[in-house]
Amino acid sequence: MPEPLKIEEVTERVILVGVSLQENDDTEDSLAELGELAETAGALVVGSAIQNRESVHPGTYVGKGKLQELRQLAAELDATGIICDDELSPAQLRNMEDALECKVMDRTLVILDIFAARASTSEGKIQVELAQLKYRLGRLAGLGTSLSRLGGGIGTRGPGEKKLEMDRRLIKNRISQLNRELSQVKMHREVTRSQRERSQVKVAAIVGYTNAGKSTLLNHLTHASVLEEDKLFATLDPTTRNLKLDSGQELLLTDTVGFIRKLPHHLIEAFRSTLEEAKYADIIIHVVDSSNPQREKQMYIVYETLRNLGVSGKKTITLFNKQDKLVENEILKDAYADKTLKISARTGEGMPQLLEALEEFLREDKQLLEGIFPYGKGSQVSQIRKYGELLEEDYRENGIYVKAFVPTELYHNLGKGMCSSGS
Ligand SMILES: Nc1nc2c(ncn2[C@@H]2O[C@H](COP(=O)(O)OP(=O)(O)OP(=O)(O)O)[C@@H](O)[C@H]2O)c(=O)[nH]1
Ligand SMILES: [Mg+2]
Repeated sequence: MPEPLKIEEVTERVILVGVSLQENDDTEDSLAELGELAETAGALVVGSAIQNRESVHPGTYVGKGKLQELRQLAAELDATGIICDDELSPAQLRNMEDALECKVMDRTLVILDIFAARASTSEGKIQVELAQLKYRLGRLAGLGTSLSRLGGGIGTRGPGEKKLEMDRRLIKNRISQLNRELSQVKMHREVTRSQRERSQVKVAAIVGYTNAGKSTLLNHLTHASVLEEDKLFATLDPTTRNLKLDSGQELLLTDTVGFIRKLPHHLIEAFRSTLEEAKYADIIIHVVDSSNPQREKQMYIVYETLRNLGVSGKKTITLFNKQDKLVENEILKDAYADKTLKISARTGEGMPQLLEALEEFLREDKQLLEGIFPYGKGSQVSQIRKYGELLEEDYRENGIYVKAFVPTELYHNLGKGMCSSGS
């Protein structure tokens, strides 16, 4: 009997290529991160090259000489493709493919690939497909035979190769269809959001660089069982969980997609509604991987991305996570934050302090209410219990005496229902 035919998945062997515009810039670190991205996407990194240039070559990304070198290197290392650390223009892509005769990819494509593999909700899937199609649409122009080689990035996930055979018109139709679907989902999200606003429960968005430990933190605090992994972009879809603090105050915590340097603009566009979770939050919880030598740069990128999304002026608490991994007692600062804490989402270090800080944040927006509610207004007392922090409660002759911190809006509404100011 002949051996059954084995279908092996071919592992892409890639060379990473970056251009350094200045001495001491972060090209090397960025390239190391690109390596992690490539590996997350399933490729094997076999080599890397950095070219020092005053500016990126408009036609071929790197200069002519470097292109020759790359061609040789690819042959020596038996590479199947190269990945450039910046988003390539359609012309750069085409010219490089012609010169190198191997698959040419860029950072954006790899990130899109990872997102495509990771998206799990229908919203996430629509958003990724939209970003992928827009990226490809921009690259269809003028691409003749090399079009087929452009396909699918690493592996063939998401819309993949098949969709590349579609012409522009079909892609455009698909884009408008996806946009329509997305606006439906968005509407739903807005309804949820306004319900939340009406319910007066405060929302905290957990933000941070990818792999900082955002999901681990959410899981630790709320037993949310969100996927946490030592991989870039482990979680894309926002998860919201209720956190009940010791005082009885409640807070909604939302874990969302991580940030990274050079986050593709198509992704930001497509994921805007997901990313905007932070915009509608009352508190920003910024998780930093303190064990990462790049943490300063990562923090900077997080704030820059938030600013681009129009998120500013929020109460911010920065958590220097992964303390258990630090060998030395390092100086950790964040001038931007209202408060900083050292924590470990893994061991639980710093959690009591975090919970206390959140209690304080919530209390700041509240007013002290003291008075007696007639017995017929028991529902108002339960509202206090739900949205406020009940300090004292006493069943008296003329009604229920209550002393509590309550949200300002509730304070004004409830004030009308009281029959006396108590005490
Ligand atoms: N040693 C240590 N590891 C941690 C800690 N917090 C998180 N990790 C690990 O760091 C990795 C990333 O954690 P995640 O919670 O998935 O990170 P994330 O910020 O949600 O990442 P993305 O969803 O990819 O953006 C996982 O392997 C975690 O187990 C910590 O306090 N100490
Ligand atoms: Mg996560």
